[in-house]
Amino acid sequence: MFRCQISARGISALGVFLLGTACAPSQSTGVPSSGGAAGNSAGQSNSGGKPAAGTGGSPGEAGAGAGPLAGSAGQTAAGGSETYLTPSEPPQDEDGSSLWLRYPKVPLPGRLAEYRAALNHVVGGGDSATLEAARAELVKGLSGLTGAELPVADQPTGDGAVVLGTPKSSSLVQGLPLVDQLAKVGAEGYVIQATSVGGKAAIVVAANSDVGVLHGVFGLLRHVASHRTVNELMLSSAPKIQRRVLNHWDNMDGTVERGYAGKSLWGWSSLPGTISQRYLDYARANASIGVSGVVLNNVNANAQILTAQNLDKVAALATAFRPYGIAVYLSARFSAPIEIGGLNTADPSSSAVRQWWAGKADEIYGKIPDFGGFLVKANSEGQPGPQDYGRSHADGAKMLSDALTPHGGVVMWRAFVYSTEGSDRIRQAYDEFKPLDGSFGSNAIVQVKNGPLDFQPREPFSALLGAMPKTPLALELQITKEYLGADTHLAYLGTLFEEVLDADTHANGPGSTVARVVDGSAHGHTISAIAGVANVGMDADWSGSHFNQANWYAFGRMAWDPDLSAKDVADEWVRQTFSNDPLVLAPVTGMMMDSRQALVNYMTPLGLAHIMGTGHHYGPAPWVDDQSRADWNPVYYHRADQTGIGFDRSTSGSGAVEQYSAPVRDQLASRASVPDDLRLFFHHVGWDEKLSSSGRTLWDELVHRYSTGVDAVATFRNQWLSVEGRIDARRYREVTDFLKIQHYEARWWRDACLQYFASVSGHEIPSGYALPAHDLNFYKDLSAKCPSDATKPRCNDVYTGEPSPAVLP
Ligand code: GCV
Repeated sequence: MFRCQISARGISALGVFLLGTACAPSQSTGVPSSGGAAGNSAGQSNSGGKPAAGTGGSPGEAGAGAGPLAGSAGQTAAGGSETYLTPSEPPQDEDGSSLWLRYPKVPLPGRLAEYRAALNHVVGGGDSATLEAARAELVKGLSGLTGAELPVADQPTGDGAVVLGTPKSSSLVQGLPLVDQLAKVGAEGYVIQATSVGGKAAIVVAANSDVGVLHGVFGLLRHVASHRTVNELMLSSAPKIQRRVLNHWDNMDGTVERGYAGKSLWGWSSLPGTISQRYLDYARANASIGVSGVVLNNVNANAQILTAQNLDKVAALATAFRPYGIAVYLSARFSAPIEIGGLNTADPSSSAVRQWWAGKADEIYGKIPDFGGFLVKANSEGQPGPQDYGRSHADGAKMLSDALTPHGGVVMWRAFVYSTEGSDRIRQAYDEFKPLDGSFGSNAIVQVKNGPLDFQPREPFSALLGAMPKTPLALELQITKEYLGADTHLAYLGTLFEEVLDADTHANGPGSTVARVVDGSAHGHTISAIAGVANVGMDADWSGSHFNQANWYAFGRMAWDPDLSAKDVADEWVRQTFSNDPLVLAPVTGMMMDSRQALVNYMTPLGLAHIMGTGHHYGPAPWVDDQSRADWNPVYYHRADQTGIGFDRSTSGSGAVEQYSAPVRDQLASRASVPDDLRLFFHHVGWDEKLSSSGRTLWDELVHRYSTGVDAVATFRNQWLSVEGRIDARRYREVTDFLKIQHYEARWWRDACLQYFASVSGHEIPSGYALPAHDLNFYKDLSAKCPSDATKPRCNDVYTGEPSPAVLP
């Protein structure tokens, strides 16, 4: 069961729903208290469930020091009696390029003294490239945090050593009684423990592999950067999903499909000769959050990536990433045997084609022994695929699986397919893939987008998740915000990720959450994967905005542990990226936690979807009805007419609800039980029908939600004002500017959509709500002008005056 909260401007409506949609798990409430600083970093305990920040701390410290102090003198420090003082002048400007790996000196004298006593030199670990990277990161991180350069030694030279290693690489680690703990953390996990080494107080970071040690180093740095105590420290963690993969939609010409953060990171023309620091920083960032693989190129793939010359470039990147535990994968174009192989077919039943792929796999593994595998978009949006030859998706995947299996690679075959036939686009992936369950090949994973449509601000979980018990399924999330305001809008996706991971598919009885389907445990699979469409590029801040970094961070952390709560992840990101000061932490995590629901409200409330402008996917255009395919038109999705609005997918409509397991199906199929957040996704509802949740008519509720969404952005702007002077001026100003743009554009979305729906329904804006600023034609005319640049979308015509409240005071 989930407790669902929809709140804006202090108004909240509580309801209890069966599904995870729009719902945070009930144990996760409120803004994290700084008192949790005594405890473990989020998710490190492996205790299952969602450990809240602030629990599980060392004796006598848990919860201490959480309360705010009056006045501007600052607030109590993490777990102690110390206060964060108001800086006399703002900290030095930052451009965001250090991400969450900033390591500023701890400003609390007591905590600093504790760290200097407990963490003052680094001991050994071994000499692999990975252990060297681990040591370098630890020295950099702890030197920054303690303000004193840490020496590296072979043996503890006194109290305060940080001892690194595996039982194999370090005799010191081998000599410690860690066998039981290490047995629980697998190949990539780690154990961090305050202990005694040779009679001297030390903190050991131990693992079964060098990469595990590196993950442990980042776990320790996260802990210290969050100003948590290291007294009696005991942390352990292991990933629950094996392949945690970023999908880059990067083209070989340096552009990035749906990229809003500048050009591609990959300098194809300067590779393999030049390995820039940027590549290494990218690898460090990924290792710090547990990402273990990277698909370098767009799923709308160019076969040229598979030529010998380009594979040498790919190999150079693989070599750079390898020490950080990151494997490279490639998107494979299905027709590559024709385009670069000289064959006249790509038919998977042709022995020549099968041999070509087997030979290509041999060639790749000759250059990149730990190559991860292929990602394939086939027979989708114009891409070639096995259906071009009358074969199935499974036939195509099996051919590639056969080529990769001898080398241990996997094929990740995407289920994002839809055709012009069929009455309801969202049914199609299920109808196509479910009958093929179990026939994709031994090393094949079917990769399914989180929702059945296409990364909308809110969708139900895809019915395919859980519906293919004989096939490992990967969850595909989109980190880049194609439909959620691109670079500018603050929309923290941790809550979206949590919503889908927690959704109970009931596929194998209650508790078959999407997380359990994806980690393989629901159906006993031994391979598992999760993918996130990357949001990074050459912009100084990597992600197009400071807050977009949080979505990269959240993907990695929740891919490592899908049971982490979005709130705890936001908490740890803010601590590392902006400040541990509770006067920063509370408002900023609060903004983040409310941000996605606010965006849903001002873009697509009540289950609306796909009503954005064609092509750029940025601004509103619910009126569009002239696209060549019916299912490219917003009118196809909202189905507004004089009687009502929404897509009837109940049993009397398209029947899409029948693709879900019985309890989910029944809940969604009934107008009485469908969550309001998905109401119009599954039902056509009369404009004047009353919603039992609010007592408002549907039309009034629509106006209300659009309006509270806009006003929530005004609230974010006010909350942000409160951190001025507590973080550096540059990032403060850049976020301020983007929040202002977001506010204008939220108003644009609201006014345009309400004008259009009013014109269809014949209803007027009820009293108590602001009238739209312009007539409908004004908004329709903007379609030709906005955004002026699809990679940095802006709509200058709506930036006039200050947006006034949408809910009238
Ligand atoms: C890579 C949506 C996006 C496309 C993307 C596609 C996909 O349609 O708009 O840019 O193509 O999804 O996921 O394949």
